[in-house]
Amino acid sequence: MFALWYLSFAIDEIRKHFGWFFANIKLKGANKAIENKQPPAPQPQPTPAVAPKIAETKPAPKPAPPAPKPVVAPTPAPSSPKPIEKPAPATPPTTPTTSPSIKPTPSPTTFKKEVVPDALDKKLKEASKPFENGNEKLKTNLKDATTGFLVNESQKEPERKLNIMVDAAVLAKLEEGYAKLAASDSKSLLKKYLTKEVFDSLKNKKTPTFGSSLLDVIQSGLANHDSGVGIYAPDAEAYTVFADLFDPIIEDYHGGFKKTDKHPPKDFGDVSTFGNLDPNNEFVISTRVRCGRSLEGYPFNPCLTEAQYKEMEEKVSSTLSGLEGELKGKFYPLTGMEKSVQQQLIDDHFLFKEGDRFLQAANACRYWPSGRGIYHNDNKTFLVWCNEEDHLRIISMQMGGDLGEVFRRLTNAVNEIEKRIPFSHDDRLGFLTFCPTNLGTTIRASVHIKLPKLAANLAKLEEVAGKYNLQVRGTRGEHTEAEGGIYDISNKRRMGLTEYQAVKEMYDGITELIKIEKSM
Ligand code: ADP
Ligand code: DAR
Repeated sequence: MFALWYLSFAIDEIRKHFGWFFANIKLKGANKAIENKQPPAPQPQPTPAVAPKIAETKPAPKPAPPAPKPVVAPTPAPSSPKPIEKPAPATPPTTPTTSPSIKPTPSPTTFKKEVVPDALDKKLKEASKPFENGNEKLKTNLKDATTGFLVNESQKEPERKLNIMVDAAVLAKLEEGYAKLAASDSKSLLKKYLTKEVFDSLKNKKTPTFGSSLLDVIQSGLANHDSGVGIYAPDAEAYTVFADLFDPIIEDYHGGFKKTDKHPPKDFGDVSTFGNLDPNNEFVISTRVRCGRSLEGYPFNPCLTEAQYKEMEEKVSSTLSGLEGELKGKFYPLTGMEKSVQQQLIDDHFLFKEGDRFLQAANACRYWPSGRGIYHNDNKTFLVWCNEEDHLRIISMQMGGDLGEVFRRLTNAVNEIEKRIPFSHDDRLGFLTFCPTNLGTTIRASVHIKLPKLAANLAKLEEVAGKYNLQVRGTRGEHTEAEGGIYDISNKRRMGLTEYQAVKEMYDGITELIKIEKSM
């Protein structure tokens, strides 16, 4: 009788004085799992048999006007395994929602309320079982064991801090790369805005879900001083965690989109207002309009696992196979594609080129060509790139200057695909993409055009084009030269204006360039 009384007294005493240790064990256990990059397995969510109708992005809670709303992490797709190289999620979001957000790490108070009484009672009830037969020796063992345990726990450094520190090797690479960039004559926006103050304030940060560091963000620009921009977002949270670098670059590139600005809702406008830029086919070779889309629930290239690449390719291929009419076509994986077929598609400007050193340096080409491919209709006027720079590039293009027809086809395609696949969208930044230059509308409307008089002086052509917010590139896109006098000229701004306005800027600018060419 006395033994039982003593035991219940001991239990009460332990609970009163050391209950929080058991709470910490629970927390520490979770931390340990994270440390070992084996996050607690997310609860498997039933994969919808058919891709759900795109969830309307829930109206975000109204942030205080000056404070931009943080970009939220994509909730990892239910079946997608965690990325291998990156630290496991500190607090893996567990409930895929239409507007995923980072779950706050439960506080010890939370644990105390939910965990201590049950775990403590269970543990001690288990331990007290031998006493039912009144075995005095076991009572002593329990008391010694409990005391020993509690003393031991009190001497451990409670690992309440999750593994959010940037490791020494990354810091060394950052310092070295920063010093070289600072000493270079680079004209990149990275060099312009990564001041020592910004560098020091960001170098120890990591994104909470995928552990992306500043190195993951800037490594392409550190390796390629001839970058125009030099940074990419390894995952959606990078736009928030490293906002002190992204925001000024976004403002500069997109012609004044401030960190307190909010991108307007999607609006393709009245596409019939766009006619043919060059009805007599004197200057325009071909016209193209593309947009980028990121699949909700997946991070960007540097954080994707090979399994995720393959999973996304399967999702995209099966979804697009349901398209009808002018959009009906076939998906062609890059894996197994005849090199001659691939090269012909690239030469005809239908397929993305390989070996882009900027993307390679950004860790965007791992597992190539796994999960990469192209979908197109029979006459290649509607195409979709899968997992090149962005998860998707949705493209409409054709010979000649009929921008109205090209833009109508694109809007039809985007509307059809959005019914089948939910895309990552942020309340402030618009549609999310790997590169900050493509955020917002993600629209690039371009012509392949010959302007022999204007182009006789490339600097002059770029100056005039710049007045209309147009960007001049070579025939095969950025960082390439013109071939046969053919330039790729397109709208530069993609944020702070609607899809219609972005295309209109291109339409009006090209119209002016042709006028000037004719007047020379
Ligand atoms: P980026 O990510 O550089 O913006 P895009 O997704 O716009 O790349 O694709 C660029 C490719 O599209 C280039 O390789 C180029 O060959 C092709 N392209 C761009 N504009 C046109 C056009 N008007 N006609 C034909 N091909 C084009
Ligand atoms: N080549 C990189 C990216 C510039 C924007 N083009 C993209 N995202 N395709 C640079 O910094 O030059």
